This record gives sequence, structure tokens and C-alpha cells, in this order.
Amino acid sequence: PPHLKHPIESTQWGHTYLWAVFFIMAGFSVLFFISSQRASYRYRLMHTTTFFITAIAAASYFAMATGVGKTLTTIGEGHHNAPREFFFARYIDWALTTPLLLFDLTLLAGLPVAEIIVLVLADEFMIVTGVIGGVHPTNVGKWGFFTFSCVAFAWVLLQLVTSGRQTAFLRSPKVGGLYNQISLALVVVWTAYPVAFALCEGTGKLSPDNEILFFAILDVIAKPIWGAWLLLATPDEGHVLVPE
Ligand code: RET
Repeated sequence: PPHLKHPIESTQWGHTYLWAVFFIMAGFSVLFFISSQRASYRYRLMHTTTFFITAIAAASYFAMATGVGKTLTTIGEGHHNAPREFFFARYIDWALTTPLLLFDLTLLAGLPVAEIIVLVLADEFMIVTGVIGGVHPTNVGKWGFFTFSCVAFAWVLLQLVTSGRQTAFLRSPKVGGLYNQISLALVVVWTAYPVAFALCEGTGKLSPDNEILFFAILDVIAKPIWGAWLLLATPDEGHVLVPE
């Protein structure tokens, strides 16, 4: 029976990566908090949102580095399969931070609130179906939920490159140009997450240590680096929620 097999788990290397990302996220959180307090009231929301994105990630990495937020799951249905480490803490982090990242981008674009809500709903559907796929014991269940998650993801990306883009260009050519670059970066980096899922949590092709490293690199690019770029590059007219 699977529970008698030696579980497939991360080592000291994985542990070190988790602590490293905790310190990176915590350091950026301090910087974003300071910038949010320095920003004038009209421009503060984007800074505060970015602060919460890295603060939540710091908490999530602190949890994982100190040994909580994980469980064991068996990949595939064979009786000879050993259980493997699965960090559900990531999905709690993503359920909170991916909507905030999208919100940050829609602040730049000036997207109507109704469209922001639809984006957030699709994004939550993506994360929740993703975690169910991650722990699902059957192949049909796992890849079925993976597919649901990918459909929601595709919808999110489509909204960003169609109506998000149009709204950004309505705001100003400068905002539109920046939106083009920064939404392209988002599309590229976010698309690596389902790839990581398939290689790690879905099939177990990468070791738990390499899984931690893969997500560590993606998380640092998708949160503090992308967020700092957005904050530094956004022109004045890109900082307000709705056109005034
Ligand atoms: C999952 C499950 C498999 C299918 C898809 C997924 C998409 C995940 C994404 C995550 C983005 C995370 C970010 C974190 C920031 O640090 C849930 C892996 C499509 C897009 C940006």
C-alpha cells in the first residue's frame, strides 16, 4: 500500500530556496510599504496592492520554510506509487495574490469595475480547480480539473489582451504602450505555471527540490520584479481606478 512507501520529499536544498524567497519577498514588502506611504493619496492604491502581494507571498514562504502548508499526495493510480510532497500553501497564496496582480494591471488600464470582477472570478475558478487537480487521486480527475483551470486561465488572458488593451490605449498612448509590454510579460510568466504544474505536481517528472526552485524563480519574477516595474513605469494618469 502507498502509505508504506518512502515519501518523495524535498531536502535541505528545497529548504534553503524557501528561506531565500521568504527574505526576498519580505525585503520587497518593506520597500513597497515605504513607497506606499510616500505616494500621494491619488497614487497610493497601486503601491499598497503591490505591498500586499509580496507580503502575502512572504507569509506563504515563511509557512513552507518552517514546515507547514504541505501534505502528501499520490500521483497516478498505480499501487506501487509512493506519496509525494504537495504544497497547498502556494494555492492559498495564489488565491489571494493573483487577483491582486490582475487588479494592479487593471488599475493601469483603467478597466471598468464590472470587468475587473469578471477577471477576478475567472482567476479564482482557475486557482480553486487547480488545487483540486493537484490533490486529485485519479488521472481523469486530475487532468479534468487541470483542463477546467486552463480554460479559465485562457479566458483571463484573452480579457487582458482584448478589452484591457483597448481601455489602456483609450487612457493614453503612453499607458497603452506600457500596458502592451507589461501584459505581455504577465502572459509569458503566468503561462509557465501550468507547465510547472504538469512537470511537478501533475506527473512528478521534476524532483520536489527542483519543483521548489522552479516556482521560486517564477514567483520572484511574477511578484516583486513585475510589481516594481509596474510601479516605476506607470505614468500619473495610469494610477487612478476609473477615468475621472
Ligand atoms: C494551475 C493549475 C493548472 C492549470 C493552470 C494553473 C495556473 C496557475 C497560474 C498561477 C499564477 C501564479 C502567480 C503567482 C505569483 O507569484 C493553478 C497551476 C492554468 C497562472 C502569478
